Amino acid sequence: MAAVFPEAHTPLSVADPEVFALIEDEKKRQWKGIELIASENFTSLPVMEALGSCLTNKYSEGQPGARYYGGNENIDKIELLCKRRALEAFGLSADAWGVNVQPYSGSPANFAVYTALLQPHDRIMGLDLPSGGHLTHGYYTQGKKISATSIFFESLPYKLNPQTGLVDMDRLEEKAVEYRPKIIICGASAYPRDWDYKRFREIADKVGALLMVDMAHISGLVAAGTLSSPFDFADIVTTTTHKSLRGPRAGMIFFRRGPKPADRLLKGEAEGAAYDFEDRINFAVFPSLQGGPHNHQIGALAVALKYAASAEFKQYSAQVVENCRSMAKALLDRGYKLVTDGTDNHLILWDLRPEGVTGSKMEKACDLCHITLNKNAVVGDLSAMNPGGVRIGTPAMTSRGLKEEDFVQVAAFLHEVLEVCKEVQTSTGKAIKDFIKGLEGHPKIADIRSRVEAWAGQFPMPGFHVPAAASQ
Ligand code: DSN
Repeated sequence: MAAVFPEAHTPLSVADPEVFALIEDEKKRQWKGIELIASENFTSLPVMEALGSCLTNKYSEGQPGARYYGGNENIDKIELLCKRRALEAFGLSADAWGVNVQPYSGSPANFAVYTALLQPHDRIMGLDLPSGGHLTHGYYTQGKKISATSIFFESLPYKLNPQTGLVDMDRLEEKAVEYRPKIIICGASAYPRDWDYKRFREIADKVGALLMVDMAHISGLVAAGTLSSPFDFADIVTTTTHKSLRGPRAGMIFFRRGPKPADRLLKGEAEGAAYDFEDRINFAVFPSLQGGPHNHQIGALAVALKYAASAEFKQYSAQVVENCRSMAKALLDRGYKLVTDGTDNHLILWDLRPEGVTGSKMEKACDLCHITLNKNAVVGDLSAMNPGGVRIGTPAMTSRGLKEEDFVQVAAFLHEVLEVCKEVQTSTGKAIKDFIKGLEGHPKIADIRSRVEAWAGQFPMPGFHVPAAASQ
């Protein structure tokens, strides 16, 4: 059959060699480097196939069976399958929980929950960003409202205990009693320990708040049962789907449905009263905030959720945590300081202040050595702009098959990079511009980079074939 327009069946390499070459470069960067950004992962070939499929062509505003446009018979089946698999992956009954799989990602999912359940300027409490919380949990600075959550709602953050680096639950309770938030948000982007969901529930009940858990970072570990589940205690659970869950970039909102248990009834509610989250949340996602669902994401998410329910995924998730513990131990054995002295999950926060090197400098030096991680505030940091540590995660490299001993090697590379940082800083002084100049072209950086690339290049790469040109 002839194509109706010239590029209709032309491969990308021919139709747009410029974009093709950049994608090939990115494949090489992912394959040859050590990827330690705690929120990233390498998804699978079938997920990528669904993402790159004809599902991207279809508009389907509304819910399965009640769409605004025709032609959605297949899309309906895909979305229903995705929702069923989402509940199965987290061991939830459709009588007690529902799920919306249309959010484009985690931030829109969170904002949809607030839009659904709050009035403008209602109060919320989430973990402060410098304590490891996420922007969408209400971040603002002294001079500026940063997140839309803090622009449209009033937010009072809770924080870490400066001594332990753990969430200060007693202080959270005190603040909540005074502030009376409508929603308490539990969850973080940079917190190395599991959560006391029961205590969060007790505090929420004490002040009449809803409990929302944003499990974006840890949803894969929750699905696998490697970490405790928020579903026993939360009213609402949100997540992205591309972090430890290893799916496509997307978001989900889980909400309680059906009759409320006796201890969840609000004042004046009769026995048997039902949760009313479902319609409000669905309406907030569409039409309030979003347009047509991204059906290629939903199809790809269905594929990822099937895998997330498997025994193999349980093993993968357990390995993510074992690897993280192994890396933590290797760094502690070298005398380094980690926030909370270790980890329960997929990430560690390395406090570099005792080493006299900032997180930004370590991030830059690692980048030059083809190790990707990010600067991060650590408990007690005075400046969020120039944080004193780095966040290091294991989900992505565990997807490439690394085991505990490999993460001892990762820790050894990190140690080497830090040593170079200290050496360069001694000769250039602390100014970042001079420091970067001193790093670039430094023979030890070039040496570490070539060893990192040779080492990382040995591990298999999920999702795509390594380009022939890149393997040279
Ligand atoms: N950007 C993600 C992270 O790195 O934690 C959160 O959205």
